[in-house]
Amino acid sequence: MNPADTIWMNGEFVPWEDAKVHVLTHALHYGTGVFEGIRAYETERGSAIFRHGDHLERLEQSARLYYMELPHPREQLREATHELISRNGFRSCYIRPLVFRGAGPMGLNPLENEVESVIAVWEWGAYLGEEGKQKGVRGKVSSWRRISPDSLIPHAKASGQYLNSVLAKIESLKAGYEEAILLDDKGYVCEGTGENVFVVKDGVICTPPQTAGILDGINRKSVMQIARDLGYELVERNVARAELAMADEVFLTGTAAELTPLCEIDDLEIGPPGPVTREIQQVFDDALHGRAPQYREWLDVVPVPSKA
Ligand code: PPE
Repeated sequence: MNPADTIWMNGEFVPWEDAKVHVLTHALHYGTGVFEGIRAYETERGSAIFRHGDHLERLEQSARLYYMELPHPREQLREATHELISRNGFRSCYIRPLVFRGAGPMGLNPLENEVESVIAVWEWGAYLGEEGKQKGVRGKVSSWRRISPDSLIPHAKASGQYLNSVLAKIESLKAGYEEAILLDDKGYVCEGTGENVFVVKDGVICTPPQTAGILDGINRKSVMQIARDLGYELVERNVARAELAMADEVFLTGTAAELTPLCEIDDLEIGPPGPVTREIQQVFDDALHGRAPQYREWLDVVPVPSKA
């Protein structure tokens, strides 16, 4: 991770080292924040943010589900992100907007605590390693189940909810694996700690539906569309645990992880990335980098600042 010079905080650009909060920040104690993970890529037309509008829409929804309003309209967050990328001189970077309950009264009622917002950017390479993206990563089904809709809101990308992913991630790393796959509360395959899952069998691609308690990933949606455009049959349905090991191919999608194949699950070989994974990965990579004209509308090009 390569830090930036400048962070956007509550409407202002501040130096990285000055972007600070009080120790009684509500979100620090109770997890009352929502965030996004977005990426910008270098393209022919300049630096471009992948599905920026969709990410900001999900941010607003996540906030709403936790009774927060965005302190700044989406369009202002969008423009602030453009300027932040330009000010930091990045061509490609990871973008992390965070909206959270700030310092104020303690206790579980957050409604009197001001809603604050920050946007940070940094240079972030392949999340599960460049080799992982090429050759696949080793996964383990976690003993932790994905948070259920009975207790929390799988659809929201909320800070406190990530304790679930943190436990699963630590468990898998300590056991010598690179990623954990969480089952949902009913025992069906749900997702990785920060990625959605796709299973390929006999040319058909399956992915768990929204009702399986997934975070409805923006890369998931993009890959679903790409797969269908390539002529594959794509089915959203419950996936049993054993289907991971019996699959011809398994891959994960997410902003940080992009498209990363799974080569092993629970010490059973799935194999090196197969032809379906490879084909989709290539088109997806072209879409991210502005090389696929049919997916151009997914890119929000960062305007070059005028030299006034
Ligand atoms: N599920 C979870 C739980 C999740 O966190 C992510 C994104 C996804 C699915 C895929 O969503 P999308 O990025 O919209 O396709 N995880 C973000 C956070 C990762 C992190 O380490 O922080 C991300 O990839 O940015």
